[in-house]
Amino acid sequence: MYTQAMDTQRPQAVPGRQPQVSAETVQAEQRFEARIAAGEFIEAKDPMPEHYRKTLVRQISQHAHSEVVGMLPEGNWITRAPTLKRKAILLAKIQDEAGHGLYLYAAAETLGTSRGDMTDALLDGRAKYSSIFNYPTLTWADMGTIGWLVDGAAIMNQVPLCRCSYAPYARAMVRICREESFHQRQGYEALLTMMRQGTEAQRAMVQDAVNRWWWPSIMMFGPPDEQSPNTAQSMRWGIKRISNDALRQKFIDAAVAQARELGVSFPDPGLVWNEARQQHDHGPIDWAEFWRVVGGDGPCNQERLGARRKAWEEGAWVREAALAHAAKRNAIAQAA
Ligand code: BYC
Repeated sequence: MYTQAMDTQRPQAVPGRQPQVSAETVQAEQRFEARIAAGEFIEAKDPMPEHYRKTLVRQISQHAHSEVVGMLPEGNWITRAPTLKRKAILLAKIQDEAGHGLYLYAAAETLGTSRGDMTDALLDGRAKYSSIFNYPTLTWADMGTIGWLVDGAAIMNQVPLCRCSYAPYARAMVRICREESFHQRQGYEALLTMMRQGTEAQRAMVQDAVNRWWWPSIMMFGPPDEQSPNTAQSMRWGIKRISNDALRQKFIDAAVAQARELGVSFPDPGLVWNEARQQHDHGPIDWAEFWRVVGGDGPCNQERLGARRKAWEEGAWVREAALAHAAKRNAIAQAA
């Protein structure tokens, strides 16, 4: 089915009957594939296959929800930041994440899915968000470690998305990546301060945080390529430019050098340089844990969704007031 992206009315499939594919649809599909092969970017109103549109809505909404839920583990530390400077940085970072969520919801809306529908899907547990945000933030060192490893993994994954074939998503990602880069550096700098100027107890706190966040961080890139149902098609369409495993490997190789500089180790005895591959090998990843967390049974899934539901309910009056204000301004503008 070919659509203009904003057209959300689609004919229903008849069970037991093969959908008819018209010659016009086949030609439109060929034109689309040719545009992708030529490296062209697709704009919101361009014709696109229904599956391309759905894949983007799935990925972008998952990404938007991750930004919004991703504010919660760090929000936990705003009132306990050790200095005013660290508090101001943390606040700014969390505000950036709210902004990223907004750009991404707006990008998904260009594909004909309303923010309200996406929010409903998050709050009733149908939509996914990144597994990483279902882990607890136990000490101040977790703030630095999230910046270094979690934002570091996010940048590794998101820089290629700046060249995503869907232009509104790609444009949103350019700005997001600039801000993520600041997030990663502030995290690394916070850890460096603790490691170089801190006490023995603070250094131990950093190592403990790194031990807890390492494996969840490398799981963020998603399942191994051979178990990733979406990667092959998304790469053919230029939505994803680099596969889950290739990004994970790039991240691991970069992180090892940064860890050495910082003076921390990763909790993986299998993490060794492979001279032949010119890359690091790593030990087995616990994919059962990953799927458990993605499936809703991680350490903080209930808490995170509970916090989002509470915020949504308590924010109802703000949404109502904003709508009433907009209606009033509209009425005044029309009367003038
Ligand atoms: N957590 O076929 P696959 C951030 C799901 S950073 C939960 O490989 P795809 C931030 C996947 O959705 C985090 N679910 O999928 C940082 C799929 O399920 P559905 C957000 C995951 O889409 C710091 C199924 O597993 N970043 O926001 O080709 C502070 C099979 O996977 C995860 C993004 O979202 C996971 N880790 O590739 C604050 C980046 N991994 O949808 C905020 C954009 C996989 O079929 N997204 N799944 O039901 C992407 O690049 C891709 O969607 C992924 C997965 C690489 C994540």
